[in-house]
Amino acid sequence: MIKIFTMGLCRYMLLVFAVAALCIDSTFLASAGEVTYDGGNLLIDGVPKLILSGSIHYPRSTVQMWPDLIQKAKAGGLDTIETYVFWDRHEPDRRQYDFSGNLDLVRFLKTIQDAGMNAILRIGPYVCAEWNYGGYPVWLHNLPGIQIRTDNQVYKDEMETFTKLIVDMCKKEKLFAPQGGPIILAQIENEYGNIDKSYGQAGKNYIKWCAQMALNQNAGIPWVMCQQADAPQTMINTCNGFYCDNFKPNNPKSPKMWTENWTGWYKNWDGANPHRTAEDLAFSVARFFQTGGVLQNYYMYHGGTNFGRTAGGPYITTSYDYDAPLDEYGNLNQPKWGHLKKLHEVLKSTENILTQRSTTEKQLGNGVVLTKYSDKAGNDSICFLSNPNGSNDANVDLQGDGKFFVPAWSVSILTDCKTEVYNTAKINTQTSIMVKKPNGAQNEPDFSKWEWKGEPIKDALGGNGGTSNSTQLLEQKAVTADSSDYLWYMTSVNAGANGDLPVGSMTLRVNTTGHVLHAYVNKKRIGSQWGKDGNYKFVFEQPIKLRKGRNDIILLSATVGLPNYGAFYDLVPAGIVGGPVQLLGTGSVNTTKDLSSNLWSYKIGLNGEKKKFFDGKSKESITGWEDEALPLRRPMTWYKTTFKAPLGRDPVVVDLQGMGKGHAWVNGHSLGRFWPSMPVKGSGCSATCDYRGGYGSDKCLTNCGNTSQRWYHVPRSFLFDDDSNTLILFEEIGGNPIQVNFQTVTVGKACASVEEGNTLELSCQGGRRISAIEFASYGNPQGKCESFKKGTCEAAKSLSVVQKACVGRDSCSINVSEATFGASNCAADVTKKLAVQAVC
Ligand SMILES: *[C@@H]1O[C@H](CO)[C@@H](O)[C@H](O)[C@H]1NC(C)=O
Ligand SMILES: *[C@@H]1O[C@H](CO)[C@@H](O)[C@H](O)[C@H]1NC(C)=O
Ligand SMILES: *[C@@H]1O[C@H](CO)[C@@H](O)[C@H](O)[C@H]1NC(C)=O
Ligand SMILES: *[C@@H]1O[C@H](CO)[C@@H](O)[C@H](O)[C@H]1NC(C)=O
Ligand SMILES: *[C@@H]1O[C@H](CO)[C@@H](O)[C@H](O)[C@H]1NC(C)=O
Ligand SMILES: *[C@@H]1O[C@H](CO)[C@@H](O)[C@H](O)[C@H]1NC(C)=O
Ligand SMILES: *[C@@H]1O[C@H](CO)[C@@H](O)[C@H](O)[C@H]1NC(C)=O
Ligand SMILES: CC(=O)N[C@H]1CO[C@H](CO)[C@@H](O)[C@@H]1O
Repeated sequence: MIKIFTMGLCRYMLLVFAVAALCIDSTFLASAGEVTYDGGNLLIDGVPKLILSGSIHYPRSTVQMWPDLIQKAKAGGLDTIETYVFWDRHEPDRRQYDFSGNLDLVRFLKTIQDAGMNAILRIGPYVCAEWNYGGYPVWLHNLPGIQIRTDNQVYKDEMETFTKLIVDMCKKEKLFAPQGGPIILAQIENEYGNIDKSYGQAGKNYIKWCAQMALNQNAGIPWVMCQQADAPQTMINTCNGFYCDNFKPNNPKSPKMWTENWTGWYKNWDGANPHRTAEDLAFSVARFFQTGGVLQNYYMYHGGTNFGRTAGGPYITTSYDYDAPLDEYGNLNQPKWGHLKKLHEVLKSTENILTQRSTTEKQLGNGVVLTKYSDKAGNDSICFLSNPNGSNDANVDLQGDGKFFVPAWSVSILTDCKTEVYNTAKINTQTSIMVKKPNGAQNEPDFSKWEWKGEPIKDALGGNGGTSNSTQLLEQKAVTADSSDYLWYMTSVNAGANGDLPVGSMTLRVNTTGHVLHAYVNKKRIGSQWGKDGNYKFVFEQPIKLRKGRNDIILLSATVGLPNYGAFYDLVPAGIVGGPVQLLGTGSVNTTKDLSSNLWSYKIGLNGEKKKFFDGKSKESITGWEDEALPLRRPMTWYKTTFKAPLGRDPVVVDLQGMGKGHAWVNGHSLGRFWPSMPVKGSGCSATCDYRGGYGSDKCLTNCGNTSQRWYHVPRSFLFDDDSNTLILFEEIGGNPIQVNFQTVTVGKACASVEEGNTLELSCQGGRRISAIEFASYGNPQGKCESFKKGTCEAAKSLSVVQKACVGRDSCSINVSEATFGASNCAADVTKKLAVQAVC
């Protein structure tokens, strides 16, 4: 997969009690008002605003999670939630719409509104977002005469129909800001500027048409186009990226807006865990506002989970954690969440100065820049002092003493250009070490109760059950319309007297565009293969034996998420399209037989999928399971067990270590694809991560050589309180379910290291209490969380003061000062700090 692409965002807020949402007094509703822009400012009801936004995609969590996620975004200092709209989910079949469950876009937007926040609606309808097929329904691809994302009438008609549907739905529900609703901006298309050259003049015509079509919807708010330097006017062009400080919109009136600030990165099935540090993310945001930014959006603020078959690809994992400020399960990702919260507080408190846009800039040497924003009266100011040098700290002459210290790759924010209120490289927020705890007081799943049944493949292995025939090797989604990951390609050859092939050994060679291939000859599985290093095309070769007479050659092709990015990505083929599929002679037999234009019969999907083995309701999902002789490492096998839900309210995951590749369901809800047997590439990781210097998705990787994704989110709302929960696994390549177990994700340890003059705050989050203090030293302690060491000096009362303040409480707050800790044996010139490690 490619390194540059877009993601989507969405936000939604709900009241804690769904009932309350039904009877909201209108006085609680945020009513944003008229949204305009001028002189580089974004104005709401005439008042210039700084917008701090974060992406939360509604289908990547559950309705029950929305209120908490949005509340945590608000508590983290955001005022806006951004989301994409996912066409493929809303219109799975042409003109058959679905806005139920976690596709209830209106409810999501109203939840945002109920939290008093704004919304940005990125309709797209192309979304990228590492989402299956970039959010396009695959039936679109199969419409006669269509060309996607260009000046093509069939496509434009469909795009307009869907855009109008969404805008009209929001209008009817009064969700646009001028109607008193939360939506302040909408987006049409998405990062088309990255690839429009490939579409030539038709692309230029298309983007003009997009702009006009969007305006024709009369939504009453400004529209944006991201990564579109030539966006037609009245469209505001915006920036996506890891940094956007150097970005300038294409019209001086337009506000400088950053629609996607990538908080981390997505993960491939063989990919390491990407991390972007809190320091670097804060640096990018502070620089953006230093250089006149008006709106910035975290992509993602909560990444969440690719449930079902929604992951893009090929080969994108089910987890879409993104190293976002809220983790996949909705926990605070600390210190990122808290470090940004402090930055947001500072930025918001100076909103009315920053939006007056009265600035002076001073170069202080070695790239260090001081930018001063003043209010018109000239008696209040806020200053940004940035040192973008990736390795050298700076001492600058701010107060005539040349001693003001700005660490490398950091921005200090100073009130009146004197007092530092924030530095992006100085983290005063707790670090949380998350742990996965076994299913506590509850019984583990009773593994003696695992049941199983084989996927019924006898028909396909005999070449039967096809629904169409062709003398060509067809493209997979043209046949399946992506109704399943699986497509059987079935043919037969004759060998011996009446055939043109010899009896005995040959080699089967299959040239496929992926993403996974299983081959069977005469009902015997002869091998499986998939792409390496993200390259989905591969050539499969295995020895086979032909017998006299008819030989069945049966190929099962499986997709693992359709591509979502790049020019003409929609045309990237999947499956054994064109092949060739060949039989090659071995040894003295010199024959190559090309089977590509044989008569091929096509069967879409698995029988177990059709019969809904996974839903817990159909007859086939309830009956026919065997409880004897549980097979291990058997491909094409369904497993089932029951379990008690873990107690408490902490998020739940299922540990699928031991399983191969497949799909998991809890109580009929899809958890997504699993593939824990896929190892992460062995190199490129580092134990330490330097936040300094430009970030890229290859920097700061962990988990090399490990299982790529071992844990799978089971949202609490999927579970029953009692012991009647059912886990069903479809195993495609062979696995062992014996180690499968449920765990909860919670804060194990909370650490912080805070300089004198600040306040140290610790919390176990989720209501649990601090049980012990493993380390506390007020002096010059060294190291970081899990490796703190005492320095050369400290206050004798360090530990007892912290124990008294924190143990037995769910959170505590300590002023880091001599007043709190008493005298220490530190020399006068030591800048003291307090380091604490607490157990939750
Ligand atoms: C400037 O500051 C002074 C002193 O704080 C205050 O009295 C005055 O009202 C301020 N002027 C404006 C225009 O805000
Ligand atoms: C960082 O500062 C050092 C020392 O002033 C200088 O040599 C180096 O070129 C700077 N690096 C960058 C990227 O500006
Ligand atoms: C495909 O061809 C086979 C062999 O000629 C035939 O038996 C079968 O009915 C055909 N299936 C379809 C769906 O046309
Ligand atoms: C596989 O097919 C591609 C075209 O799809 C072709 O370029 C390549 O040479 C083929 N490889 C083999 C080994 O047939
Ligand atoms: C196999 O057949 C090909 C083409 O028919 C020929 O070029 C090649 O020399 C033969 N190889 C052997 C080992 O006979
Ligand atoms: C592999 O995963 C285990 C379990 O999460 C973890 O303890 C270990 O540190 C990981 N190894 C690497 C190299 O990241
Ligand atoms: C911490 O210091 C602040 C300001 O000096 C004071 O208001 C607060 O009461 C102190 N808190 C504690 C726990 O001592
Ligand atoms: C628009 C933008 O800033 N894109 C940047 C995104 O991040 C990558 C990696 O740092 C840069 O190469 C892009 O320029």
